[in-house]
Amino acid sequence: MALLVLLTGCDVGQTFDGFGWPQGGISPESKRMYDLWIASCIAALAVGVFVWGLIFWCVVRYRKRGNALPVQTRYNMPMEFLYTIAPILIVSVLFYYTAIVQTDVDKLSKNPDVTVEVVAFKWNWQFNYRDGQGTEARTTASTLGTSEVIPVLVLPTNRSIRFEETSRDVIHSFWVPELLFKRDVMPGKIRNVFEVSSLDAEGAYVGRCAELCGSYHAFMNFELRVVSPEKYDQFLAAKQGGKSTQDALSAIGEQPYATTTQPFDTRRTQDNFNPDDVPARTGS
Ligand SMILES: [Cu+2]
Repeated sequence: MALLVLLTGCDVGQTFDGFGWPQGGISPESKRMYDLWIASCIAALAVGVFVWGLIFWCVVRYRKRGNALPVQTRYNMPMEFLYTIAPILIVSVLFYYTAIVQTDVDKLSKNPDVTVEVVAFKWNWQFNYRDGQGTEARTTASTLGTSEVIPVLVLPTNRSIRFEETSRDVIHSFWVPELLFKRDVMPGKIRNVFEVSSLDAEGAYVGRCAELCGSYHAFMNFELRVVSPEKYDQFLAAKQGGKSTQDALSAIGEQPYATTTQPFDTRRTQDNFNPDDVPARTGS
C-alpha cells in the first residue's frame, strides 16, 4: 500500500487518462475520490498482471509432453489457504480505503463558511443563500432560474460550503461534474446535505439534474460560478441590496448570464399542446 500511495503521488492517473475517471475536480473531496479510483485501478492491474503471468507460465511450463498423468495437486493446503486469504485481504484493503474516503466526502462541519439551499422543481432550480444551517435559517438572497435565464449559483473559493437540498415536487439530483459528485434532491421532509471543504479553481462550471424527473429533465441546467471570496461578498451584498443576479454579477465584473450552457427551447406549445387547428382526440 505504501507503494500505491507513492505511485498515486506522482501522476500515474494522468498518463492513463484517469483510467476512465473524469479529471479536473475542483474540490479537495473530488481529488480524494480520484486518488482512490487511481489507487484501486493500480491495485487491480497489479493483481491482473500477477494472475496473467501465472496463467501464461502454467501454459508454457505444464504443456502436454506425453501421455503420463501430471502430478495432481488437489487439496494442497497452502495453495487453498492462499487463494482464500488473498482475495479477502484485497477486498479488505479496498474496503478500508473506500470507507475512509466516503466518510471524508460525507463529513459535515459545525460551522461551514457558506450555506446555500438548493431548491429543485420541475424543471429548474432556485438557489437560496442562507444565514445559517437547517430549516430554521433565513434566506438572505435568492436566485431563481426561468425558462429564459439559466440560474447562476455564485460561490467563493477558499471557503467551506454546505449544500442543503430540497425539492418541490419529485426527486431531482444536483450534479456539477467538476465536483465529481452528485446527490439526490428529495421532496418532503428529507433534506439532503453535503459539504465541500473548498472550491479551488475560479471559473464557470455547468450543472445538471442527474435524476430523470420528467419531460424537461434534460433542460434542467444551471451554472456554478466560482469567484474570489471578495467578489462573492460584493455579489451577496448587491443581491441583498435588491439587485438581480444578472446586475449583481455585472457589478463584480462577471459575465451576467451563464456561459457554459443556455436555455433550451421547450417548444411547449408545439409539442405538448394541440394547436388550435387540430382538435384534440380526433381520429381512430
Ligand atoms: Cu430534475
